[in-house]
Amino acid sequence: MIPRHLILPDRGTLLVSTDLHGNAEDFLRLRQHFENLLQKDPQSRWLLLGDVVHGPDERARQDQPEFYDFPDESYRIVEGIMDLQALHSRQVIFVLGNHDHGHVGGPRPAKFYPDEVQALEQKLEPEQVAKLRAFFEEAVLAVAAPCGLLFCHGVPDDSLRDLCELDRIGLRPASKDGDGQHVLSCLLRAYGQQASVVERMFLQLDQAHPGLDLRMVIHGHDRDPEGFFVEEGNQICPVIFGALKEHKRYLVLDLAKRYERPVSLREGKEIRRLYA
Ligand SMILES: [Mn+2]
Repeated sequence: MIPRHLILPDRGTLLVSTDLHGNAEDFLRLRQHFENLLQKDPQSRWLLLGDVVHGPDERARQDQPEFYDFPDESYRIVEGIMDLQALHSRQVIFVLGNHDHGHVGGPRPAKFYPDEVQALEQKLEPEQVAKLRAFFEEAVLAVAAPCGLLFCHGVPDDSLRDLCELDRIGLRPASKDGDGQHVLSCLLRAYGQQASVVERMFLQLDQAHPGLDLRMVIHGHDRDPEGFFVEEGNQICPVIFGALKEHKRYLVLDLAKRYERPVSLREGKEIRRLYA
């Protein structure tokens, strides 16, 4: 059984980044910020919230250069994360996104290409495809921290009762795991939930994991030109892919603190610009 969830400790620095969709310039910039954090605290962690693969096609690059004019370097990013994990094993954590899931049994997303999985895999050598799939097979689905935050690619609903249930979910739809596939679908594909649904889910998780006391979901999956948005008072999306370059945001959190409300995350402190 591959562990699909992780509970972080109540100390240390955590960098959180969202969708990259093949943008190696953004990845390398984040890596630079992570390396700077490591200089100050060698135990710093970097949490990537999925959708690292599937970059723009030529048409998107031409039509909307302000968002999409970059080469698709999906495989280079996956390799870069694997290299970092080899160096800092448990400190670099990858959470699966729906685009990544397409390579390991999930529904194949259409975005720039009608079948993004096929479009990427046909550009790779067989050994690269095998490495890419092996990397995604090992991914976690959700991460929680006693600082009050739950981290996922999408936003789960109240069918999620216990993070340990995630360890029993198969990545392939044929798996017989009750409402596991519904939980998985929300985790990877839901853009948001009603505030009360998230509150109910948090109450359930607090019962299953005493001491977590969750207050907000930090997620990716969505885009926003301004690089950041809050929904329903308890769901927050810092945006890299799909934000204007000067507005691309990521988070730097202190796991010893408590983040109870959106205002707990301050611009320039916890919320940082990728290209400041
Ligand atoms: Mn997504």
